[in-house]
Amino acid sequence: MNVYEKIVANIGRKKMHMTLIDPATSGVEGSAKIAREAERAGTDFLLIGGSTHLTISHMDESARSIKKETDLPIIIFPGSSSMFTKLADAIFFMSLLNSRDREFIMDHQVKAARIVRESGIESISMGYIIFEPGMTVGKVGKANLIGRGESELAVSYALTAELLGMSMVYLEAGSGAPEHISKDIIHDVKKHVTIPVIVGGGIKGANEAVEIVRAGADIIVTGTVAERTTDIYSSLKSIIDSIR
Ligand code: 1GP
Repeated sequence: MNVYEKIVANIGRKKMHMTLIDPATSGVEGSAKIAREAERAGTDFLLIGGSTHLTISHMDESARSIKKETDLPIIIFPGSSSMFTKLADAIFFMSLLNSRDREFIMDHQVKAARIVRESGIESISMGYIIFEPGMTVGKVGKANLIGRGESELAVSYALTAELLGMSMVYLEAGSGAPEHISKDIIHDVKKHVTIPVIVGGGIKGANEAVEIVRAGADIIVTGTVAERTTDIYSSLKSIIDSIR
């Protein structure tokens, strides 16, 4: 089973958790430690990437050290065309649909397409949509942020992802956001699309995680929680246990 088939096999049966590891923030050793503790806590997939630029050699080094610690599938979550490593199991080949800058909608993708295909790595197409407050990724990605009350617009973007043939849609509030995306938006998006819905940004604990999966998210992503806690295992375990 490839990574996407594993994700799809769980839809409607089990809510999934992805741990985002940003090697630019956590370093090589720190990334490996988060991976090890996240696996112990029961996370389903590891995402590596973020909005800060990372070279291929940095990505390779981080992926290598993570692979020593865990057998979990690693998915690249790229912030630019150079954020790539052949050591990952898959890449989210994503387009920032509500960017004002075509670089994030299509140009990075055009630059990376041949490399991705020639590497033989699994590519999972994804529509990426950024909501208020957007944080760093909203600024770097020049997003026309969708407001907390703009449910109809959110549904239109998510449907656009599906109708363009994308395999997944990611609703992002931005890493470290004080508040996650509103329940109403998640509920409305889930009602209208058939592709898996990922929600991330600002999920700090079990209560928020439960609220988000009850609203309809198939997968939640957390990143900052593991970077800021002194007990990665317990912090992630309480979130992951709450959504099962
Ligand atoms: C960022 O959605 C992810 O792309 C994770 O956000 O760091 O706030 O958990 P947090």
